[in-house]
Formats: sequence, structure tokens, C-alpha cells
Amino acid sequence: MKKLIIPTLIIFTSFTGCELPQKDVVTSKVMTEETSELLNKLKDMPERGYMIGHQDATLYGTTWEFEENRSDIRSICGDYPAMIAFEIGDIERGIAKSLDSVPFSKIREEAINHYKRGGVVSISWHANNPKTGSNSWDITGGNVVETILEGGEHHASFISNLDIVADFFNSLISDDGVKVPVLFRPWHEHTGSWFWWGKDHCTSEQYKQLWDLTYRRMSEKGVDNILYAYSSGSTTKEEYIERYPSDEYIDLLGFDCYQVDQNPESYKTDMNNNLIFLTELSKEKNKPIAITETGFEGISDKKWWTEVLAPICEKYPVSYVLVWRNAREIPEHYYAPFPGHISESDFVEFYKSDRSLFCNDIQ
Ligand code: BMA
Repeated sequence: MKKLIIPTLIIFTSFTGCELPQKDVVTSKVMTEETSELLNKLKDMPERGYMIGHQDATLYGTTWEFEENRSDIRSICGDYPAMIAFEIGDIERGIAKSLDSVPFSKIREEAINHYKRGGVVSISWHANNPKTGSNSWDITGGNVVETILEGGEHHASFISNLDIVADFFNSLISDDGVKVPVLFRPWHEHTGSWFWWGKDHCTSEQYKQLWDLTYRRMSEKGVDNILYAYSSGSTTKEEYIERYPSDEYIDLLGFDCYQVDQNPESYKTDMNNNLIFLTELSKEKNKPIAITETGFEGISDKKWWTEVLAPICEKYPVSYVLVWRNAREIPEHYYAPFPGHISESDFVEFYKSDRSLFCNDIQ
């Protein structure tokens, strides 16, 4: 695999007209050729439309798990989502299965499969609380971030956790020897306080140091196949920037936002507000943007795809929109339709739109 050292040259030209970031960005990051191609793909995507992503798409659906070439979205429209995102929470425990009971070997296999079929792969990490040993929603440990930074009590064990994550990225190698490029999305939704790295549990400076530490360790471990997504909860531009770690290694700017009640109005407002400032930031920072997590749990609106989601996505230069997982173990915890679901035919309309991009559309 060829390594590209992208020159440290900063292009200040603001882009005009087409609303797209400049292509030849600029960091001193070391990345494989395929990773650099992924970055350009993300940047160019809004010229063609926005990619549709689905969390864990080929691992399981509401009624099945681990069936070759199956995906609920594919069962409905005949194509895979353009992006599939996977979750590696619990990997640091050194056990075989993730927090969602998926073998890590299966995640590796499906990430490679999706890359080989021309799709884009993303990985999130609901990291366990290094102080209490419990999960990422355990916020009982006080300021945990402080304890894992350099000089902190849990620094060494946290570095071991990062090393396990690094080993996983380094192991994503296809049978023809290509390291699969991945958009890595750790430390997400930090503008809320439901994760131990959230805003009430550490200072802005400490949060940024957590990112620096993550980036540095991945680099030291030779991980050259990841891009980094910075992904807040629904927020304001000021709050978004306050904890933004660094232009040097953040490659994509995103946010997570869900519809939580029957009336979509407040969801639409939140989505628009976030996308307005992200579009500005995309220009200012010359970086692609995305809706890194969204959806309406249970999708009780049969026209949700064409009447709520599509009109929002079409207004902004987003590279992708990702809906969350179709859990097979939690009834009603699903965000993509499956055969027989009330929004099935609307999803097919959504699929047919020129702007929504599925796997075959991005080849
Ligand atoms: C959450 C839920 C949980 C899951 C976690 C990590 O949003 O879907 O059930 O364990 O994501 O995938």
C-alpha cells in the first residue's frame, strides 16, 4: 500500500458558487492512497447528491441477523446503502462481540465487503468508561477525561484501549491486500452530557486533548486508513466551535439529530439550524459535512422519507445522511424500513430521486 504524505499547504481560497469545499486539502496527516480518495469522494459528493447510510445495515435487521448479502434497505429497493457504519463499542474489553452482540470478526468482514462493493465505511465507538469499567453512558465517575489524559490515573489503561482500536483499524485488509479506508467517528454527541466525555463532565480543553491523544496514538500505531469525523449533538455554531479539536486532523463535520415526536416541525427546525451553520463552516474550513446520525424511531410517518428527510437534505451540500440501526433485539428500535413497513413505498420513491445516492450510484 502506498502511503501519501499530503503536503502541509493551506489553501485559503473560499469557494464560490458551487458550495463545494476545495479538493486539495491539506494536512500533514499520513494516509493511504485509498483514504485520500475517500476524502476527495466525500468532498465531491454534493455535486452528485447525498449518500444514504444505514448503521449495521448488512449485519442484521429487525427480524434476522448475519445473512450473506442481506440488508433491510436492499430488500426494499434492490441496492445497498452507499454508506454502512459499524459500531465497535466493547472492543476494548478484549471480548469477541460488540455491545450490540456482533462478533468483531463479522464487523471486519462486512466493512471489507462493503468497501469491495464500492461503498463507504464509517465506524463509531461508544467507548466504555475507563474509570468505572462500565459503558459509555455511565457518567458516575466525575471528570473521567481528566484521568485518562497524560499524567492521569487511568492514562496507561486508556492507551491500551486505543491500541486495541488501532489494531482493529490496521486489521481491515481486503484479500487483495488493500487497507480499507474508514471514516472514524469517536467522541460524538459531546455537546450533550449523556456520555462520560460530554460537556458537563470535562472542560473544552480536556475534550480537545482527548481528541489529540486519540489522533496521536492512532498515528503512532501506524493507522493510516482513517479519516476523522467530528460529530456533535444538535447545537449552535458557537457551541460547535467551542470544542472543535483541530483543523489539522478533522476531516468531516457532522452532527446527530433525531425526530422524537409525531410532529416533525421541531426536528425540521433543528436540522435546518444545524445545517445552516455547518454549511458556513464547510466553506470556512474547506471540509465536507454530513448528518452523521438521524432517523425517526419506528418511522410511524408513512411519507417520512420524501416529505421530511429528503427536503432537508436537498437544501444543503451534505455528503451523506445516516439513519441508525434496525435492532433485532429491541422492538420498535429501527430507523430504516423493511419489507411490509408502512413507509416502504415512500422509501422506494426516495430511492428513485436523483439526489439520494445508494451504493450503485457512487461507483
Ligand atoms: C444506541 C442504541 C443502543 C446501542 C448503541 C450502540 O443508540 O441503538 O441500543 O447499543 O446505540 O450501537
